Parts: sequence; structure tokens; C-alpha cells
Amino acid sequence: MQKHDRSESLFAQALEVIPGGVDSPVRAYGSVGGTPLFIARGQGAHIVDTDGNRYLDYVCSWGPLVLGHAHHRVVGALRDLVMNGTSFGAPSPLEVALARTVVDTVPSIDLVRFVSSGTEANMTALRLARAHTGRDGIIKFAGGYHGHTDALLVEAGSGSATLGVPSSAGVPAAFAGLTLVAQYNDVDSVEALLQANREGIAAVIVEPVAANMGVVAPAPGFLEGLRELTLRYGAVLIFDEVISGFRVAPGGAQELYGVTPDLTCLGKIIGGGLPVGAVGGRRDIMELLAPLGPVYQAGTLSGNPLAMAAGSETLAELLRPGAHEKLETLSAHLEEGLAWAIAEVKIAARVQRVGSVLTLFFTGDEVTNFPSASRSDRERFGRFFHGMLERGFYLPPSQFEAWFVSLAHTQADIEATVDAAREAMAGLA
Ligand code: KE4
Repeated sequence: MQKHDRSESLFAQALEVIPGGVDSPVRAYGSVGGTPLFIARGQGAHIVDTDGNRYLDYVCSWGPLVLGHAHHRVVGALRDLVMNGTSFGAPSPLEVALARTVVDTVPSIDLVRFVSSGTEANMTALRLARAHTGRDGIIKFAGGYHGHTDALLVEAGSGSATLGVPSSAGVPAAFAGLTLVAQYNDVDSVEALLQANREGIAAVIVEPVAANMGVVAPAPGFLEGLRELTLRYGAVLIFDEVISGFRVAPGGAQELYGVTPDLTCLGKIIGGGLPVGAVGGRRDIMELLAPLGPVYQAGTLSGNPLAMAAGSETLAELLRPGAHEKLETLSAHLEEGLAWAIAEVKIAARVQRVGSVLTLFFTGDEVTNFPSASRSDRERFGRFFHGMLERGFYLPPSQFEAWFVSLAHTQADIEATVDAAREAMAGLA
């Protein structure tokens, strides 16, 4: 039986000085119960908590660690760099190198600006869209999560969904009122909003592969429909690829599904585990950004050399021939194995996957949007989460999140995961 004394002691200390004891709400285990584990170190596909318990990690820092923890290329690059300083507040060759990789790999991106989080990237994309169109309205999707900028904390997914507070406190009604909410995989719901606000919509923002309501793939024609509608109504199409970028294909979901947005937001993987975000897209829109144009955006640590280096090393490894194929093979085996375990245990659950992100939903019905995701049995998910944790498998502590597979996971890890999942699910009956 695992001991968690150190985590419990650290959580009590954290609660004295940090709101909720965490620096990001989903980490508090609010929707699964129990005391969050404090992590001491990671190596490859495993993490070790402060009590010395070792886990196979399917959070991978919520996506950035697609190579696994402490990859030698990332550690080596950072070790060499840090001796020469950590930040200069000035251009560095490292941001040019990473920008070149992003521009050469992501179909929609002519120019890219680095920031320090996915939230900043999405916030900037909205500002660019509003400047480009002269309009104020935004359309997002119920269950879509794009970081915590005011305009997008309306019926958001991820942690805010588990909080049961679809719209955050502190967001002025005037701001929220500019954000209209459509249903994912429902093009008609978008057209209705565009029709009713013909000249008012600056942008439609979407996770092309939804991952913050759990993983939901775009239905055939959905992304194409958004592309056609936004062209017809003169709105900017923004793909939030903070999760899917570089993960579901080298060029992200826009490459996988063959739909090119006007702007793309990136994060996570492109920083290799250090703070990063990026907004990129059509030259005519991106050139609105200061110092070229009238849209102000700035950041003390934007393009931080360490983050740029960690990102470049991560992408260099990820873009090697065969890397995405290996991720696909491992992830497909995990999906198949979990589906087998569900059938064996005869439990109302299903697996939904795109590339190396997947979610095990505790519902028997297909999950196509946030209302259907919300019909999942969150109490059962919570017990499953703890059942897996006790067996040494670290899952995202929420039904509305994605499991992340890395290149450090092995076939043996996948098989062990499936065996543990079968046992944990059997215990739920
Ligand atoms: P950050 O500001 O957390 O770097 O990125 C926000 C963001 C934007 N877009 C998408 C599609 C995202 O998934 C995220 C952040 N993802 C969550 C997990 N679903 C991060 C975990 C957390 O909030 O602690």
C-alpha cells in the first residue's frame, strides 16, 4: 500500500501560502477527491512522488513532454545554455531557429510570435482577429478551453468544467456578452450565430481536436464547414492547437484534416516542458502586431532562450522519421487494450482517441460534444482514477482531460496499463 505522508504534509503547507494549495486548479484533484501528489522527479515515461512512489505518467505535464521526462537532448541543451545565462530580454538565435521550424511545419503559419503560455497565445489571436476585422464578437464552443483570458472563460472546458462553473467569476458581463457559444461538431449552430450577427463576429475559435471536454474528434465536414462559413462571413478562423499542434501530426490537426485556419495557437510541445506559447498565421494578420502594426502585445520572457532550446530539441526528435508512427502504434494499442478491458468487464465506458491523445469516458454513448461528455459518470471516473493511481498509473485527475502518450512509453507499459485498467474497472461494478 502506497504511503503519501510527504504529499499530505506538503499539501498542508501549500494550503497555507497558495490558494487551494496549487498553482493550477485541475491539479487539486477537485473532481476526483483525495490529496494531490507532489512530484519529486521524472525520467522517461515515469514520475516519482515525494514519498518515493513511482508511476507511469499519462499526464506528461499536460502534453509538453512528448519525448518523456528529462530527455537527454533537452537536458543536454539546457545544461549547456544555462551556464551562459537564462534570459536577455533581447532577440536570440534560438527563437529564430524555433520560429523557422514552426513556419516550415505548420501549414497556416507565415509568421509566428512566441509568448509564455497558451493563454497568452489565444488572447493575442483574439486581439489580432478583432483588429483585422474591426469587429468585437467571438464564437467559441461549449467545452472548448483556450486558457483563462476573460473572453474565453465562457462555458469553458478543462478545469473550469470540473469546477461546475462554466463561466468564471470576475469576468465582466460586458466581456462575456461578446462571446457566443456554439456546439462542437454542429456547423449549423455556428451558422445560426453568424447569421444572427452578420457583421459582428471577428473570429471563430476552436480546438480542431477537442481535448478539454475529453478527447472528441471533429466529425467529417465539421472543420471544413467552419472554414467555409468563416470565409463567407468574413470572420477569422482560429485553430487552438496548443494540444494538437505537432502532436496529432507534424503540422498538427490542420495537416491531419487538411483544413487551414487563418491563425493558429501553439504551446506545450513547442516548449519541451518550459513555459511557452505561440500565435502564428497569415502574414497580413500577423503583421498587425507591434512593432510592425497597431496591435500591442509584449512579454518579458517571450522567446526565452531556455524554452526555445527545449522546444527545438523536442521538435527535432519528434519530427524524425518514424516518431509519429511510433506514437500512433503505441496509442492505438492502448486504445484497443482499453476497449478490450471495457468489453471484458462489461462496464458503460468508451475510449476516444486522436493520435497520441485519448480519453476513457465513463459513458456508453458516443461523445460528440460537451453535453454528451457531461453525461459521463464522473464519480465512477474518480474511483477509476484512484484505482489506477494505487496500481502505479498516473492519469489526468478529471474526466474532461486527455491522456497523453509519449515516445518514452513502451509496449510493455501499454500492456501493463491495460491489465491495471481491467482490474480497476472490475472494482467499480
Ligand atoms: P496554458 O495557458 O495553460 O499554457 O494553455 C492554455 C490552453 C490553451 N489551449 C488549450 C487547447 C489547452 O488545453 C490549454 C491548457 N490545457 C490545460 C489542460 N487541459 C492545462 C492544464 C492546466 O490548466 O493546469
